[in-house]
Amino acid sequence: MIVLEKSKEDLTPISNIAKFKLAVSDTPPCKSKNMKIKKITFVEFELGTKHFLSATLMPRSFGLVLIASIVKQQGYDVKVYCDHISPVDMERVKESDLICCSPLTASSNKVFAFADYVRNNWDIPLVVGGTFATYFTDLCLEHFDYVIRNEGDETILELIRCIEQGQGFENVKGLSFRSPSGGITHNEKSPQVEDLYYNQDLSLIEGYSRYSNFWLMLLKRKIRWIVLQGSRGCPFACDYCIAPVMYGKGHRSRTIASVIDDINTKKKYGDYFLFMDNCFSANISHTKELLRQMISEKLGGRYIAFIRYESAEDEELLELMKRAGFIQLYIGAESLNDEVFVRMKKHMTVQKLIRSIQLIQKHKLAVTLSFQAGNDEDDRHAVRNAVDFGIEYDLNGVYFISTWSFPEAPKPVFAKNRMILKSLDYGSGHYVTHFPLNVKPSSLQKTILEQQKRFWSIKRGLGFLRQGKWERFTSLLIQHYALSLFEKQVDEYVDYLEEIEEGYYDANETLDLARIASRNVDYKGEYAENYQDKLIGNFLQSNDQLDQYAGRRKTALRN
Ligand code: B12
Ligand code: SF4
Repeated sequence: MIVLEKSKEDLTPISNIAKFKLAVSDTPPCKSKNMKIKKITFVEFELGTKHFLSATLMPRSFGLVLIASIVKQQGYDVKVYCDHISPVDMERVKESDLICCSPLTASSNKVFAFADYVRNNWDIPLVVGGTFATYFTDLCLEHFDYVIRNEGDETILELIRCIEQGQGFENVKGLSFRSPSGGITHNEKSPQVEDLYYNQDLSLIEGYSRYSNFWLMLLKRKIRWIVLQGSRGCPFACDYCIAPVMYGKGHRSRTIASVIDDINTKKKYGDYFLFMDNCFSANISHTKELLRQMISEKLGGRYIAFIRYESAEDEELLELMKRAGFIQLYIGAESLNDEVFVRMKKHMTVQKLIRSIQLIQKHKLAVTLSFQAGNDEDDRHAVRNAVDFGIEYDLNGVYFISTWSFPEAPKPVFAKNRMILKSLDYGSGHYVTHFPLNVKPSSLQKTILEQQKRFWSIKRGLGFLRQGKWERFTSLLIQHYALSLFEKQVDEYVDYLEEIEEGYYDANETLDLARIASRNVDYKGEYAENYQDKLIGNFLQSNDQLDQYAGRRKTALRN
């Protein structure tokens, strides 16, 4: 058994988050149960705050459904609940032998509330995995029995085997758990998964195919995105990126046959596909082979992928993409400032980016850029300039993710006293969660909203309509609608930012670094008031039932 000693640097942030009272304190130690597992239920919750994809029907965690599919292949009775698709059926939860979750930061509060509820009422082992759980392992162990860090494809099966056979967990690589003595054990990291054969089985998701795309749009005002995986990991190592941390060094492609099979299986649900590969064209010759196969098999469908700017220099690749049905490429531009690229080790310049955009558009593919808002090198006009740039270069989309860092990161982008953590609910990237150097947090938040409204304005949409650009018009309408969904929450958040930034900026909105360094990091959590003791799902609908269960909860068995 290897018990990883967390470095002091790591320990401080984790203990600090725990101190934020997000957690219930007296977590029971994890036991080896020696039980036969039959029913496994996977549960996912929508983010605590609205986001750009609130109107999209798509499991929020690709990995959760993938892990469920792997487990299903072993013959277990598996069901997945994504609460934005179908409410969690607590009857099914209650009857389960194992519960698995995969929170994003902004859904973690809800997931914790759910896990607490399960733990306090039923004796069911609880497992959590994914990016958030990998970064916030100790915090997750306050609510869950087991955390599977990094890739979970193989570790989950080992864990299930150990539970079933009543073995100890010391040899399960990638697992963290509470030992019988109450201490936390972090086993050695799991090796990279070599066999990326498994496809996601979307039929496991309760309610997923209830509506055709037409009815989905008409009745629910939602669109369906189907996510595909052609590869995992990335050969680059940009300073800020989570991919090397999560999936290790290098890039692994899936076999072409398995990707084609994945598309063929998912085609029955729709034709709008997103390749979520960190870097779709990292292995260009393999990607070209895949595209040729997609063309020769006449798969049809519309595809989007994330690429790095330099892939666009290979025009044969772009031509094949167009023929295979690709409609749009996403590039993480992050900034329009070469200084930022140097700091991030992006190996890019603005000029090279522009050339890539033009090459992509030459092949009649749309380009969407995402930016980090609030970089220290950026001035207060950076967000507006990015939208100007998007309009000038006729980009299909311009998105902003506010620069942020996990307090747990070994090298956080900002010192903790420059981080803003109102609640983990706001950790989706849409909310300003730091004190930028050259603009007040509230001004940056307002600018992001205003500029996004400008980019996705109906006025621009009508312009596309006049030019007969239907695709552009509809995509703009959808984004305009999505933006309207979280507008109110952003406004409320601005009030909060104005309160906490008081006294830290001069008249030019320059941050007083000396003052901020002495800022007392305080947390006004929302966990208790919003979620604690409140049941999520469709099992209990009325307050009476809630009261009844709250009463039962007090006397519930705890191990
Ligand atoms: C592709 C992607 C998307 C796609 C598709 C996402 C999807 N739903 O499928 C799109 C573009 C739609 C998207 C949107 C958003 N995303 Co995104 N996305 C990614 C990206 C690039 C890859 C994620 C991925 O699928 N990897 C491959 C799969 C196989 O890995 P995985 O999901 O991590 O699963 C593995 C392990 O984690 C583990 N595992 C996962 N779950 C579970 C569960 C159990 C029980 C177990 C045992 C194991 C396990 O095993 C899996 C297999 O090995 C990551 C960055 C990155 N490089 O990881 C960001 C990332 C996940 N996204 C992020 C965010 C914030 C968002 C948005 C909220 C952004 C926004 N403001 O709009 C939105 C909306 C959220 C949503 N997901 O719907 C953050 C999440 C941070 C966090 N902890 O909250 C990330 C990490 C980017 C970042 N650095 O900030 N995203
Ligand atoms: S190229 Fe993209 S996926 Fe790869 S490390 Fe850089 S940011 Fe991450």
